[in-house]
Amino acid sequence: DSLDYRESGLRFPDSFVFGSATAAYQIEGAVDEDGRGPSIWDTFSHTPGAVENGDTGDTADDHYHRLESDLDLIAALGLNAYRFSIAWPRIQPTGRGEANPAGLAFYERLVYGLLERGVTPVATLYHWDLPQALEDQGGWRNRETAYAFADYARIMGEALGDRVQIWTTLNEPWCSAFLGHGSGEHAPGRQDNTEALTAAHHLNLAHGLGVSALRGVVSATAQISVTHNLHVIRGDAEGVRRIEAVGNRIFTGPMLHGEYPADLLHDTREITDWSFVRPGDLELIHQPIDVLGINYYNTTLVGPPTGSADAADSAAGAASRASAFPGTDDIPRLDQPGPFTEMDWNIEPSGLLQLLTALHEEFPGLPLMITESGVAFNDVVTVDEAGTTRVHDDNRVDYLRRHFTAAHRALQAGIDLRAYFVWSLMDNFEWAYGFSKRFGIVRVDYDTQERTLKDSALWYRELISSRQIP
Ligand code: GBH
Repeated sequence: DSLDYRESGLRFPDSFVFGSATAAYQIEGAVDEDGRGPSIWDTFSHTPGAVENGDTGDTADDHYHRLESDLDLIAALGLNAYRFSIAWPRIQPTGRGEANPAGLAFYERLVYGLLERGVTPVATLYHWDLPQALEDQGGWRNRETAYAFADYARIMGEALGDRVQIWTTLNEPWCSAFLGHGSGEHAPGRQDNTEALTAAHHLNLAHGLGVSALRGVVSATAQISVTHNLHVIRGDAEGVRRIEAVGNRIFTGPMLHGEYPADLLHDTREITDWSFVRPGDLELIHQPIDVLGINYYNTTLVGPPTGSADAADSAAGAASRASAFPGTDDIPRLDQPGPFTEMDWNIEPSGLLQLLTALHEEFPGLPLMITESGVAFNDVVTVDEAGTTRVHDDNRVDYLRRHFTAAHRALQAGIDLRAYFVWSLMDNFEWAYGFSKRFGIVRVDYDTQERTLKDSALWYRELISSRQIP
């Protein structure tokens, strides 16, 4: 159980990379500046009812204006690497055409600032902020978006390919496809299972074309990756198989094996005939990558499929009800033992080890990185007589200790795990939850934009400098 994962004193090898991560729309703000075009998240967050409390990323952490001091913060923590994302609409305001010099300049300053401080930059090209102009032409439902992405990837590779040694094409395409087009809880907020599967294929295509575009322009030693939120599903074997098909293998199949799983095609036959997969697409998607990124938060428990939709859904048919896991309405999700986070996600470090072990077995020889792991909790802020603010987040320290223990066990088991990026460097715009959920190891006061290292940040700084779990 989860308590078994609370060990101190475990030592990580010198080559292990301790990092932290953010994403552009969640921290930057400055959405109208220096030629940035609107993205689907600007549109979505300004849609009444879409985001909790009506929050938007208009200002967020104001990182765009606080780049230098945030770089100093990164250096003060001693991070070996920093994973950030590039806002496509800063580079190509309409998603096509010439690069916007002011947009490029911002990420050049970021990358040079990291390198000057001895921190390795890890760049993600797409963390969900699609240029709105491309959405207006069909977004990820339109295969042209994949070609536009490849052009953008080439622009970024040409601009930063000599400085950035680790590239990620997409962050969590599952979220873009299925939260964006299935459940509708993310931008662009659509709810249609057929569209969601179409989007998934075009995201796969974008990844493959993006890898090829980068290969042509970045330095020969650069590593190219993709990041997935692979679901760790437990319980009934048939339920697990079906959820893994539409949750995980729909991406890892084409990207890493060069084919869509036969069971997925069969399971979804009432939703789509998959005619959007054109001859040659699988070769384009199946590009060698150098390292695989995974984001890990929690596990899911399922029961045996009932084989039929709820009575309430039968008029529409099980297959047609839009969902984040299209066509799986008849698979019951079961309650899991706690503890739970502020997101109501269960805390289960063994799931991380299970996932790393399974990937090591399925893709031998493919290095792995944990590109996100972290937790939302309500932190306790105290101010002492001297006026010093402290943020006590023992529960986050405990969460991190358990998950770093799981990562260490993966290393002990001979798994080629290269890095661990804590989500997140600082509190930020948590998508549909707005600012109501805080994932940072650094607290952000949204009135003053003041940053305060939480106890977890102090703990992490000690882990990084000693390479031993405190
Ligand atoms: C990541 O996505 C994002 O990359 C990042 O931007 C975000 O801020 C961070 O995580 C925190 O949310 O079915 O209730 O068990 C997370 C993707 C998908 C992870 C849904 C948890 C299961 C929730 N999430 N998933 S549940």
